[in-house]
Amino acid sequence: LQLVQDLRQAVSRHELVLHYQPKFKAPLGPILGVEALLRWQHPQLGLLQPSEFIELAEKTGLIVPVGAWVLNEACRQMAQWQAMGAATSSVAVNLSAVQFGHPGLVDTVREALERNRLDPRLLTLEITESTAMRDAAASVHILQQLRDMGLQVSIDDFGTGYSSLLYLKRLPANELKIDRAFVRDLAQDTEDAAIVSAIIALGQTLNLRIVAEGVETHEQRDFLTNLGCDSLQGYLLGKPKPGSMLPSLMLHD
Ligand code: G
Ligand code: G
Ligand code: MN
Ligand code: NA
Repeated sequence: LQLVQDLRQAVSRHELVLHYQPKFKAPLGPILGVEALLRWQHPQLGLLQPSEFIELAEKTGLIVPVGAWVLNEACRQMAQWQAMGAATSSVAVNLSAVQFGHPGLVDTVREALERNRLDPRLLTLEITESTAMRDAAASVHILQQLRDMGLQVSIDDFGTGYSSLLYLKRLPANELKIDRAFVRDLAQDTEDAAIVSAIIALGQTLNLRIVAEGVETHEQRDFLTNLGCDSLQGYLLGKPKPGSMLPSLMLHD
């Protein structure tokens, strides 16, 4: 397949780019961190979104070198922002299931931090709830190693997998991200509102920061804030943007 051939060379040809989407303290800020989101500037096909190539990268194993590039680039960018004076934020990197299960993960993370001399506390790794629960005991072990290095851990797309609450309690995580499927109709759908309330209560009990994803309207923002949600992410507050567009946001609030 041509796309696989192309992806194999995308790293060395410098075709991968990261965009960054802020996470805000509810309701209006400041920015608590940014999430790095991968794009591929394909020479013929234009700017490709993760939905167009991540699955392929996973199937072919190319996600391992691609993911190593993402980790290094996010750390490089964060170290640069830090040098510019944006002292408090963290950069979050998404890990897919294949990366999370790869034995080289902890070393890859350590190398990215060391090469860029980045304080590990400024790096967050996002893994989905379904990845974390696939082999929950193994996940506890890997996440513990990452936490011991000083990193932060975020459980992404929460509510779409099915967590063992026993393991959720044992997972060394800092943050839960409420999947945007529950946020979309929150203000109209009483079941979604009840689920979001329950996730927030669970997060508070387990001492996890709660981030709502996919916040697109003022109504959703107000609703989430009233329910006690800590942090917000979504097009209403900030779309993913190239790193060069972030410093003004990071520095001025
Ligand atoms: O950027 P966008 O919202 O289109 O991202 C779509 C999906 O791709 C999200 O689920 C996100 O977690 C995933 N994704 C984005 N960037 C990366 C990345 O660098 N690595 C992995 N494994 N997944 C990513
Ligand atoms: O699964 P993950 O949370 O990593 O996915 C992030 C994806 O969600 C990115 O592709 C990003 O572009 C997208 N996204 C971010 N904010 C919003 C939003 O407010 N609405 C919608 N529909 N998608 C969003
Ligand atoms: Mn994510
Ligand atoms: Na998510």
